[in-house]
Amino acid sequence: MRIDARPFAYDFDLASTALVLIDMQRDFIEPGGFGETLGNDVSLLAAIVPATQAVLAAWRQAGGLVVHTREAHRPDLSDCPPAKRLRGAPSLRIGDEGPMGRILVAGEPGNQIIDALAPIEGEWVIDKPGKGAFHATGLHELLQARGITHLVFGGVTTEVCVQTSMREANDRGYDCLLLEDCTESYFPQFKAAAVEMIRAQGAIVGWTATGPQLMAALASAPPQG
Ligand code: C5J
Repeated sequence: MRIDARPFAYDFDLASTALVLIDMQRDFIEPGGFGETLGNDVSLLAAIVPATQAVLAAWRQAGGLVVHTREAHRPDLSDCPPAKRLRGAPSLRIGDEGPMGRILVAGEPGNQIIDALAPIEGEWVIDKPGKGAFHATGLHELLQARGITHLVFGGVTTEVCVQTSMREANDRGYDCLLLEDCTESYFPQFKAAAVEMIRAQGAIVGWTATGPQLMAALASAPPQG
């Protein structure tokens, strides 16, 4: 399959490509969660949910592998270095009791993926203690075992966990595509800069395209099997 992506065409094969949705978690996206408590406008992030839902539905229909990530620490915070915890907003740090349970702690209500994009049976859910999806998760080994060479990314936030994960993936040899309408930041200028950085210098980190472009490619593919 081919997408007329930027800066040039992105070729992929469904069997060796995974859709990776980064941290579409209640605490980042829903009103009343961690993100909003820190003063961010979460409606910016919520606005990408319909586009992401459409892509997810099309990807599922096509039979592709779906990987969801969550930024999640163990309840004892043994996987949260002080350098990460202490640099958060002093009023509400990782592990503190927040409006939707303990902040960025696995199992807490706010740590779950939003209902609209909830994982279904057979999809992978990767809890990651870092910003990147590859740090301390074993994701690379799992993808290798499955023969995955290409990754299509969406999720939040563009310049933090999405871009970090794409850079980690790029260094590990994956061809990465970012869906611009399925990713967002609390800071629109940071999203714009991240998207430009990713596709600069001949796709130095990867390619960019839109959800409808991906769905058109899926729709034009011959039936699997
Ligand atoms: C993510 C963050 N998911 N901004 N986390 O980007 O801290």
